[in-house]
Amino acid sequence: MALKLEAGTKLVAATHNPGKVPEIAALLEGRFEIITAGQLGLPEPEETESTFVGNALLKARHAADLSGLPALADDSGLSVTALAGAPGIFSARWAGPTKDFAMAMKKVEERLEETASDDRSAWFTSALAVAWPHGPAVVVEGRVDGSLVFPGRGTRGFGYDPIFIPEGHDTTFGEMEPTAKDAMSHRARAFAKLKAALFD
Ligand code: ITT
Repeated sequence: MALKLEAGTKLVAATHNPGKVPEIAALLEGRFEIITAGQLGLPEPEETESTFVGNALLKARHAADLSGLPALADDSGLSVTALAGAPGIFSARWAGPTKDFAMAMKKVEERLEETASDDRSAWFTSALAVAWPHGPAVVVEGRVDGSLVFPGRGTRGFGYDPIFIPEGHDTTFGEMEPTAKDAMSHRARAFAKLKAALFD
């Protein structure tokens, strides 16, 4: 039997990042009954894998096994060409325990200055995994390319959005309407693949 997620299914959004929840909800278009890992009081697993795909699977499996419900997890991050792909899977960790993204963006700027490179190209990756309790899992990946701007601009979105301008645009993700970001983001591109694989 092919794996499918039927409309109306109760689905755990296996994230503790409040910035991701509205994006995940918008991309799912009200198709499922979403409960967040936070609402269920699920503990946050340690992200021990070395790839976005590995960590997305780890988070989805952890939430599915503990809740007894299918779970969807996102593992994502910003990769900077001149920094050999950093911060990458360490994007959340660069913000430290207080999740200070002003500091994380400053760190990206300083590291770039240290390289003396004028290459400001970067990309966001999102790996999305759906896992069934003690069962199978599916994982997909989406990417959006762009360039970095300092200082950051805009107060929308979350994380590194103020410093990222997607290719073909003049505004940062932090300045864009949420619907504009959701039409082109790494997360939206991963979602398109997930829909094709799992939705009716
Ligand atoms: P969960 O694991 O609980 O989902 P997290 O914030 O720890 O939350 P990640 O490990 O996937 O999630 O870290 C991804 C980080 O990459 C995230 O904290 C953001 O700083 C950054 N990031 C990912 N997607 C982004 C986006 O669309 N816009 C801006 N920054 C983003």
